[in-house]
Amino acid sequence: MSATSSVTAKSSATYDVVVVGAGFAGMYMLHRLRGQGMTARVFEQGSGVGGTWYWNRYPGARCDVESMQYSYSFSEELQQEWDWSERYAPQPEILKYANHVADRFDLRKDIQFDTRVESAVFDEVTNLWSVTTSDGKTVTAKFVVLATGCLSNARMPDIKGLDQFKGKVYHTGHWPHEAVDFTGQRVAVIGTGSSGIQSVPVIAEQASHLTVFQRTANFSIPARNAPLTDAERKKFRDNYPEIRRFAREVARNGIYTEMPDRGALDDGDNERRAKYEARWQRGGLTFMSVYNNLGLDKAANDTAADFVREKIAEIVKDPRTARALQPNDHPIGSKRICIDTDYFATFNRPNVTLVDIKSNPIEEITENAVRVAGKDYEVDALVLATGFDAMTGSVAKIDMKGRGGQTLNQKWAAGPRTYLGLMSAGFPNLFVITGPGSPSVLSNMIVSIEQHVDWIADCLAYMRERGLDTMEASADAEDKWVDHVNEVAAATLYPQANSWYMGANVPGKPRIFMPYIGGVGPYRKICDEVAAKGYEGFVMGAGGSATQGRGVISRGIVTLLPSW
Ligand code: N01
Repeated sequence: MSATSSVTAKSSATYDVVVVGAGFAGMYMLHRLRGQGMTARVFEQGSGVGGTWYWNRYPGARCDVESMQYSYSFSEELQQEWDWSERYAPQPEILKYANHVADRFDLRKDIQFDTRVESAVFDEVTNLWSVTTSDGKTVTAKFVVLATGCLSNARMPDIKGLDQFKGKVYHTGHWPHEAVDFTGQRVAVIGTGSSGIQSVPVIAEQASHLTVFQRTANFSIPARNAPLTDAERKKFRDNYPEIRRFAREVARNGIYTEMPDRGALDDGDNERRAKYEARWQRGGLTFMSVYNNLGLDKAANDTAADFVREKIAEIVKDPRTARALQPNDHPIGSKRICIDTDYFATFNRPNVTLVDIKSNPIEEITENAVRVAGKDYEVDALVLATGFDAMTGSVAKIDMKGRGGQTLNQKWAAGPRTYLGLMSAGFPNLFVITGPGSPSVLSNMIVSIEQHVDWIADCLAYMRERGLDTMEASADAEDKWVDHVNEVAAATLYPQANSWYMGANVPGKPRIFMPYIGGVGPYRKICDEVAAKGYEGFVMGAGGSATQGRGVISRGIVTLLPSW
């Protein structure tokens, strides 16, 4: 990271940092690296920026975190100048915002689009990574940052006969760029997670008939989306310093909202019901923050789950359909809670049918139908809302080789292992943004992305100031962190669900609760303390000699688990 590196680096295709992915994480990482005078190359497999918002173009796609909070905070000008149109921004608007950021900060010149990173190999002699891309070229870099996203590896379901289907097949996570019009068509949606629940009401308005194939009924809360008024935008803008501080330091999930001060069973039935009703009317993710123990205590959780089940029964007119739509096999919130616009009411439409495939799984897909229990549901188009190989899927697609030629896939065969979700022992100078072992998908992603990017950028500056050229997690710190992540997860209701958080949606994937559930505020504090103690738990080196940060992280951090 010498002052001249930017000139020499480009001609020899050696960079200080290679960043993989130009979503929200990769873009901000590039901006910070540039600001520190480092040379960086970003490789992005899509043809544009935006990551998840570039790929997920399905009907009804919008963010489930409110727009004024699902936005970068690193630039005061940016957050003051951008006008969000709705409470929850639709996908095209978020993509427009990503493009605006890329233009405003002149990011594109260092991003190579339409290029996949195929492999990255660490050379223990030179301490450099060799990064090979899908165009057959190899570049070298001192550091590699994986900004590959947690939900970017769309998963095709293993359903017999899928390849025989003669109509169009769409995956919500890999939607075509041209408009898809289902007018007059018979459409099947398979999958009822967030993507299915958002797309079903919109597709139902177009299709001549929509059949929804549901394996697991899901909890969903009304979004209550609406246009934002100038006054609402101004209120946020005027209060951004406090809103952003709260989201970073206090909130468990990186969202500015009231913090609950009591448990669900501390209130009587009427009071509790009134509180749930108020949040249901308000809409959005904060339904789960009415009380501080909904994720911890099953009896408390049941009160919220019962409330939502009753709402479903009120909305859906056909009692059999209502019963099938009522989730009863996992605590509310233990799978990512969904936010919808008219999802349950859509099943009252005459052109919509629900098929429960829990007891009778799909037997096969034929040329023109989905067959369940011997009955053929004829369709013209299939929409697979079947989710992602989450958190590790995109990393696993890159052949990463660290010390001793060990691959990251070998190391993570029994589940991902990281220290702070940022680095994995044996893989020097390789950072992961919002990786497994960090709050990532349990939080407002942009808050977590900015925290990781800032931490990594500060760390690289620290190393440069001290002439250090290698850094990696110590095995001891990593073991303790993994134990801590598991211990905290085990204290909650989350592991009780067969969720993608647990890797349960991918046959054969190890069942490990992957994100860190201690909360973004406490997690940030831990990361800051680690940095303040000279990157405690990391081993740093210069010219072959290595020093260990002072000690490893203490088990005492478990006491930072907030009561939520
Ligand atoms: O995927 P999912 P998603 N046969 O894994 C079913 C984020 N996101 O794309 O539950 C039949 O949640 C599967 O059934 P089951 C958000 O974090 C955010 O919807 O495994 N069914 C499930 O119903 C979200 O959590 C936003 O039994 C099969 C569904 O497919 C995450 O992305 C919007 C099947 C998959 O649900 C993933 O959401 C969209 C099979 N073989 C997504 N395989 C917002 O910001 C799977 N299923 C609003």
